[in-house]
Amino acid sequence: MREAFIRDSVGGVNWADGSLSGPNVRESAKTMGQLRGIFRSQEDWSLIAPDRVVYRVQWIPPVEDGTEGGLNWGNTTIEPGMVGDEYFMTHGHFHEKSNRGEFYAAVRGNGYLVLMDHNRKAWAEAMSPGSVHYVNAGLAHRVVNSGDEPLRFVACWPSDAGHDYASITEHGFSLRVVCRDGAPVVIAT
Ligand code: S6P
Ligand code: ZN
Repeated sequence: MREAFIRDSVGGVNWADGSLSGPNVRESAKTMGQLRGIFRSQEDWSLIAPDRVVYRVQWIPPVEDGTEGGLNWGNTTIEPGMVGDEYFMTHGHFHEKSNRGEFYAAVRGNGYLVLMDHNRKAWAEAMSPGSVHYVNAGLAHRVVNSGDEPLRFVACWPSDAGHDYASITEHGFSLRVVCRDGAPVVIAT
């Protein structure tokens, strides 16, 4: 006879706030010091304490990193804040495998998902609670918190996507979200 059994789920999600729980949850934080060279004003960046947390990530990797066909589930919470006239944001990356896409869905807060292709053509999608975003394979992606409360989004991405941060550190995005007269505007850079 075949074996039949019930097993534990990989974890829990609190649908009210997107947070994850359970023994498989991993967590990381990115500080201002780790975001050197990402904001356009080095001078304004240097005025902020390097240990200030800009965003935190929680994720569940059900399979080993790099597993073809696997998926990760996670969330990112970006604190509100400014570096000069530029809002707090994620580092941003291309996936190492250029044929790996990703889903984002906003839970709380307001901001923008900035997308850029390999020809440096860039655009932004407004994020607000409930908005769902598809990051097409091959696009660099970054989230900007243009509101005055934490911005949290959930994400689902392939376990073997990999992260290319270096090209963003080196070349940046060709679009930035900055504050003009108290409101966010996108500018080409
Ligand atoms: C992973 C996914 C997110 C980001 C997170 C932090 O593919 O896009 O989990 O890792 O939002 O951003 P970044 O650019 O520092 O990885
Ligand atoms: Zn990604």
